[in-house]
Amino acid sequence: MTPEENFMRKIEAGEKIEPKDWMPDDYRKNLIRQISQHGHSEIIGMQPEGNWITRAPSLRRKGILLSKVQDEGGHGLYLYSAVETLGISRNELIEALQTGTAKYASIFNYPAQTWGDMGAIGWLVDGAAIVNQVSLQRTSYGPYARAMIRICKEESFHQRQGYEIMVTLSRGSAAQKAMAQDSLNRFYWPALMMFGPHDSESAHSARSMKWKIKRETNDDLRQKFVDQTVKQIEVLGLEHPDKDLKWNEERGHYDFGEIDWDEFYNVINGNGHANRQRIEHHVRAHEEGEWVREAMHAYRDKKRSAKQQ
Ligand code: FAQ
Repeated sequence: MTPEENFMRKIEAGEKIEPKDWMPDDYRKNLIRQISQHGHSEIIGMQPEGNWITRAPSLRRKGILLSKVQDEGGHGLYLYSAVETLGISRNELIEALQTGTAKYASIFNYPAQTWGDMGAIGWLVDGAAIVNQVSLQRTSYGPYARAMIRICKEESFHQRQGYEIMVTLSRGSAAQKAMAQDSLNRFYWPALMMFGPHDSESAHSARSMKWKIKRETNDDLRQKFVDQTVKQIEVLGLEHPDKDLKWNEERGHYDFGEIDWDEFYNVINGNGHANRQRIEHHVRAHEEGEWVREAMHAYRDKKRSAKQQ
C-alpha cells in the first residue's frame, strides 16, 4: 500500500491523522490555512468584547466578560499549538495575519456599539461558532479535533452568558428591549455569514469534505443555525430580522432570505467597518509585548546554559 493509499484508508475508516503520519502536501496546506484562520478569529475576536470590559454595567457582568474574553485568547493558543504541529512557526502565523495573507472570521470586523452587542455576540456569534465547531470535533486531524472538544465546552458557556444578557435586556425597560432588538438586527445576518459562501461558491469545501477536514458543508451548518435560532428569538419576544423566514414542511427546515454576499466579500477582502482598526490594534499589542517574549527567551537561554554546565 502506498503512503497515499494508507492515508485515504485511514480517512475512510475514520481514524485520526497525527502530526508524524504521512499526509499529502495539500492536506497539510489546507489544514494550516483553516486552523490558523480559526486561531486568528479567536484572537481578533477578543477585540469587540474586550472593548466593553471597562464599561460592563456591574461587577458581576465585568467578571463574566473578562473571563469569556480570556477564554477566547486560550482558544487561539490551543489552535496555534495545533497548527504548529504541521510545521509552521508562530512567527509565520502572526506575520500572515498582520500582512493580510491569512483571513479571520468576517464577523469581527463589525463594531460592538452597545452593551446589547455583548449579548448578541455571545448568543449569536458563539452560537454560530459552536454549530461549526461541534461538527469539527470529528475532523480528521487529531490535534484539531481534540482542541475542538475543549473549545466547545467553553463556547457553550459563552453562548449561554450572551443569551442571558439578551433575556435580561428583553425583559427590562422599553429602552433595554429596543437595545436588544437593535443588536439582534445588526448581528443576525453577519452571524449567518460566518458559515462561509454557499456550497456552490465554496472553493475549499469539496476537498475538505473528501479529506474529512470539514464534516458538514457551509450551507448545512448555516441551516442548523437558522433553525435553532427561531425559537430562541421567540422566547426573547423579539422580532425576527428575516422577513422571508418561513417553515418548509417538506424540507423540515426554515427557508430563509438571501444573505448580502456583496457585503460578505467586501468585509473578507478587507473593507469592512473595522478591518484596519483590528489589525492595527493587533500589531500594536504585539509590539508592546516584545519585552515579554525577550524575557522568556532570556530565561530559556539561561536555563539551557545552566543545564550544560
Ligand atoms: N470570514 O472555500 P470556503 C469564533 C473565506 S470562531 C472570513 O468556504 P472554507 C469564536 C475562506 O477562508 C469563528 N473569511 O472556505 C469566537 C476562504 O478564503 P481563503 C471562526 C471567510 O475554509 C466567538 C474563502 O472565504 N471559526 O467566532 C469566511 O472551506 C466570539 C472561501 O471559503 C472557524 O474558523 C468568513 N466567515 O470554509 C471568538 C471555524 N467564510 O482561505 C471570539 C473553522 C469563508 O481561501 C468571540 N473554519 N471565508 O483565503 C471553517 O469551518 C471554515 O474555514 C469556514 C470556511 C466554514 C469558515
